[in-house]
Amino acid sequence: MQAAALRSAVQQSRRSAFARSARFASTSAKAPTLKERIAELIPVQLENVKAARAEHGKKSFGPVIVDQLYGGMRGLPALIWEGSVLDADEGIRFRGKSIPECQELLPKAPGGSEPLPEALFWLLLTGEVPTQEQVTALSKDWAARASLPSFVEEILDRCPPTLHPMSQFSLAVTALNHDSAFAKAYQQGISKKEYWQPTFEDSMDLIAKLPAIAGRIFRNVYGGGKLPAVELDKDYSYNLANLLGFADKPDFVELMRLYLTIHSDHEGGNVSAHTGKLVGSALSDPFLAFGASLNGLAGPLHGLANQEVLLWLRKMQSKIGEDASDEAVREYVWTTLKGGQVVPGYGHAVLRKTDPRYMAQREFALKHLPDNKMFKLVSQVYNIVPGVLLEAGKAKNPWPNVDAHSGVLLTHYGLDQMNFYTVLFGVSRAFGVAAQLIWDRALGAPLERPKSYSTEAINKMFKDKSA
Ligand code: CMX
Repeated sequence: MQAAALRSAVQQSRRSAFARSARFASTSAKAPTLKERIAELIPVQLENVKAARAEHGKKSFGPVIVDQLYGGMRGLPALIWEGSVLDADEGIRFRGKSIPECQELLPKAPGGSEPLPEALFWLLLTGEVPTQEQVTALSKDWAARASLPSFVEEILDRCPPTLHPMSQFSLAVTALNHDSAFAKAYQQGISKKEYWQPTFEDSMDLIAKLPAIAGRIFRNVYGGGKLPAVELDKDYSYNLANLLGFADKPDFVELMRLYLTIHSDHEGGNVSAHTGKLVGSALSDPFLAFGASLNGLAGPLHGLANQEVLLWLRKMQSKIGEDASDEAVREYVWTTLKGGQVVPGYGHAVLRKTDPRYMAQREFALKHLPDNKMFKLVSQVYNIVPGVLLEAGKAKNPWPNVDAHSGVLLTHYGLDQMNFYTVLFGVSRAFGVAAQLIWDRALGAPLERPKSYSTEAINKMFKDKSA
């Protein structure tokens, strides 16, 4: 498309977006709600995508080599993911904003200093920093949607406490599909153009209900008494902390705000994000899609690593004692590697430097728990593991990832039930997956269906070519 024609198309679509949003907002001159703002942005983004495809659609990213098919598709450009982009050296940017920038720019709770995850969700969806008023409205909306259908509560209450919290989490999220607005609308023959609206409603319900699911699992498995009610005028992280039984510790609530913000999204190729997008591409509703994400997050090479890190640190302490020397720690790391195991919390499929999500948590620890013994061990490990991994010569990235630090922070406030840690990661990851599902429905993303090959087919293909 010619530049002038493109500009005029974008202006036209902005005008119609405005007209459409005016219908939603006609009752007041207030700032738009999240749904109103998305409705305004959809026609603009449709034009952006159209223009990008017209200009770049036939351009190549370079060759695909056979090793990428066998090697977990590392570096294979294959997905569109709007909310965030991961740079190997710099780490994640949410809609172009680094973690420190988000910490500075996003609205905070009164008296708080960490960003509100509500604001991050708004940013992921719209690319814009919301006002305090918009964030407060979102907190209220989520609190109002938080209650669980009683049959989901019963499913959770019937789970044996020995069933891993992530399996319980996935069961409950999948069961929420019972009330899916998208599934219902689809059965009633909704037009493609409107898919995004029930997807948005389901996504809001999904995110809103996760603290109640997490709180119920936590109390069923570890005790802690009756679940309190969700407080309608409190923010999401406060309510999550309260349901877990930790809201009397303001620093823990702040930790939840930071934790939920930084774990939310890590571009689209990681297992949980990609699984959600893949399953959503079959027009499975957000509950089914995110239930699948959680099953991927529950793997030890992905989100379960936060549980594994603390287990590993505890085992190390029991073997070499607290306040162990650097030499003893180094020896222990080597024993792990020689036993054919990975050092949990270290390495990454994309990152090649220390994960800024690790650094954000380290800053939090330096501010709130500088003398904590386990934090000192985590710091000592940070000084030793990269050297050992480099010497061992296999890992492409010897530096710590997000999971190397979260356990020590949670333990400091008394949340030392390690098997539960990945559930918190899951609550946060819903933000990124849901944001992309909404955009996928708005932009009419197709069913995912890449091509696979057998080894025989590859051998034959290249034999034929060299003949
Ligand atoms: N400890 C020991 N060996 C490691 C390692 C680690 N922390 N990280 C990588 N390696 C090994 C790999 O197992 C692989 O060995 P083989 O050739 O024998 O298979 C080799 O180094 C090359 O791997 P890589 O290309 O550097 O890493 P991958 O992209 O294949 O895997 C990851 C990335 C995260 C799975 C890997 O670094 C790992 O297992 N780390 C520990 C688990 C972990 O912390 N996972 C959480 C990641 C963040 C998240 O998703 O939550």
